[in-house]
Amino acid sequence: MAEEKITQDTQEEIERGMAAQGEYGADQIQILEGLEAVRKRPGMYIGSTSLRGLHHLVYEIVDNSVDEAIAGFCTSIVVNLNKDGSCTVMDNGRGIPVGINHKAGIPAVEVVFTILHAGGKFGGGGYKVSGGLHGVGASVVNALSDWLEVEIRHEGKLYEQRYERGKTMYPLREAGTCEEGASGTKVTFYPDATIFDSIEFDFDTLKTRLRETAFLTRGLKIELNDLRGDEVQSRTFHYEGGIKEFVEYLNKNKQMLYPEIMYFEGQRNGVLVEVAMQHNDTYTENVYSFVNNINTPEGGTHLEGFKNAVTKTFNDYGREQKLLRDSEPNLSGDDIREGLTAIVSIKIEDPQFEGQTKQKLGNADARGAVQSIVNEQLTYFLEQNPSVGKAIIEKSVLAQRAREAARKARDLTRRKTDLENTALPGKLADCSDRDPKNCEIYIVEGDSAGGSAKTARDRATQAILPLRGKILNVEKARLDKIYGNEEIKAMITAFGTGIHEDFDISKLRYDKIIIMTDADVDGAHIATLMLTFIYRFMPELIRQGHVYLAKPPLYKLDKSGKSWYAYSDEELAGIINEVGRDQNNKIQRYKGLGEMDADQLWDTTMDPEHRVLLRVNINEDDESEVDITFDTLMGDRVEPRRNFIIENAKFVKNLDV
Ligand code: TSJ
Repeated sequence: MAEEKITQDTQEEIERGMAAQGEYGADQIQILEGLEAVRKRPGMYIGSTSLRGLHHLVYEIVDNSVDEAIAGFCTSIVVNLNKDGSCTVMDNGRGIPVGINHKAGIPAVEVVFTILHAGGKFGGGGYKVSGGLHGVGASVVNALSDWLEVEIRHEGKLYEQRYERGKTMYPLREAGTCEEGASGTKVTFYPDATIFDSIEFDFDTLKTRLRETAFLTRGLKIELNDLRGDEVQSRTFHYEGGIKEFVEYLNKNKQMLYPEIMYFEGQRNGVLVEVAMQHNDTYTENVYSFVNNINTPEGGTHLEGFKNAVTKTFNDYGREQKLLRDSEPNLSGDDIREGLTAIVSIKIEDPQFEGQTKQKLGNADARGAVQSIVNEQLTYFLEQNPSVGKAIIEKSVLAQRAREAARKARDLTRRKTDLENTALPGKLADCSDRDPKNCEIYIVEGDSAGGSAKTARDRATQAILPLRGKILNVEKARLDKIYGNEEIKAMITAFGTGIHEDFDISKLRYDKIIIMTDADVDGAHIATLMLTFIYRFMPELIRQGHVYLAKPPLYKLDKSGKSWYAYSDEELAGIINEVGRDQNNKIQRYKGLGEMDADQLWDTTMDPEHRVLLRVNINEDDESEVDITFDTLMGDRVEPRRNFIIENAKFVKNLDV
């Protein structure tokens, strides 16, 4: 086997060779260790074998083509989801080198696919981006694929090679010719079903990530085609404006504070910096940072540099322009970033990641580079665009005042809860069991449904909190208003945990927080608002799996004294099929919880033995498009064959519906 030829010595020789020669070629490939380990412990290399891990295979391959684009040799990438379940990625780059790598004794392309950690390294100011979860490369994808085929077009020739579960099937061969001047790489792989929980790619997941990749690589065209179904689905992403268009996209349904999108770029100490930013009129901050095209939700030095520069520049500008009075305190970073949408993207040759999950950038150079570039260019921008400067300072001053008012309001509520520990909201019908592990709270839309729920419930373990009408959209209100809102105060005191930095999960008064709304558009909107509140103020409740949606039935079918409930159209069709389509069927469509009496509500929606709950998750795959997904949690259903179709709802993001 190829990997057995590689020893520690040859590895060092290869590395010396790379250092000595400036040029890149088949020999300049770094070689580390064998592939076997990958199949034994896939999680170590791709994070998990869930859907998330499966999609990482695609990103891992695509990121190689993106590297080629960043190096300046590729303008277009196509990703196809094929009918047979495989995935093809192709680009119009130079083609992976096919020459023999002398140390390994096999073609460079074979090294790339069969030896772990093999990868090209660019000299002379290039950036090896190698994305994916751990930047482990194409050999990991090969090891975790049932089969993989590569085709390379280069200097009039077409080369090909096939691997099965990481093993080379035949030596790299010439398989024909290609058009003169054409070049590129095409890789098709079929994930190993014995390794992954599922090998079915999700179009939307790939779509979101590929769109993001296209935004981050200005000018690169990325096309995604789903060829699996009867109808082909296609999306093309191509942004000449790069991250500037990313900010425009993120702000598209919002009211902008000013029309300009600020854009800064530069290079310092080997760090390439790109920043785009614009305020909208909301109160939430949406700053996303990337290192070598990889999202860094935990931030790090690059993000610190950005924040330092923004805080300092606006305070200096405000003082200079007398928009901030001498008697007023400095604006805080939070004040200035209220409503700010920004992308901070850097490219750095040797990123160091720190922290518990090794996701926080640690390079000190990155802090300095971002800070000085943003400082300099933002100062210049504000000199040229005084109206933008004024709008931002004015908004920041309002934010500062609101924050001060909120602090006072919060101090008041804190003192109150300290004094009278049990000041539970008046509308809450609490349960009698004092052990939170046994308890659950139903947050119910509307007083009338709340009334039925109070009658229906198991008083020992189920508490009911009815909320009136639409709750406040916390994305669109300032903190002082939020803290003054009765519905929100009621939820905070009922849950018991406190919020933000005061949050303490050990004080949670119920194991399950169940949101129960009508099964219609309004109900979904109200549930969205409640989830948004929980996500923004106590996200740990969701992360730790305490938040659920109740699922009331849509239909009731009565026939000769018996009743069936259906929770979807499909299920209704199934039931009709079973009982027979005849005139004695009485089908009732429930429009709201209020149409059910207490017994029906208990039977269909609240009885732990029979109800269906959807557990709410945060999709951590993609923090820039935070969505909330559901797991189904069924009680011991009488009819276990019921199928529930659960759509992933983009909850937090699309609030303006
Ligand atoms: F990951 C991968 F290997 F599977 C893969 C690599 C998959 C796909 C779809 C594309 C690629 C890829 C690699 N596209 N373009 C390249 N380019 C090179 O590997 C390359 C070519 C020429 C030179 C040179 O210096 O002449 C250097 C490199 C890194």
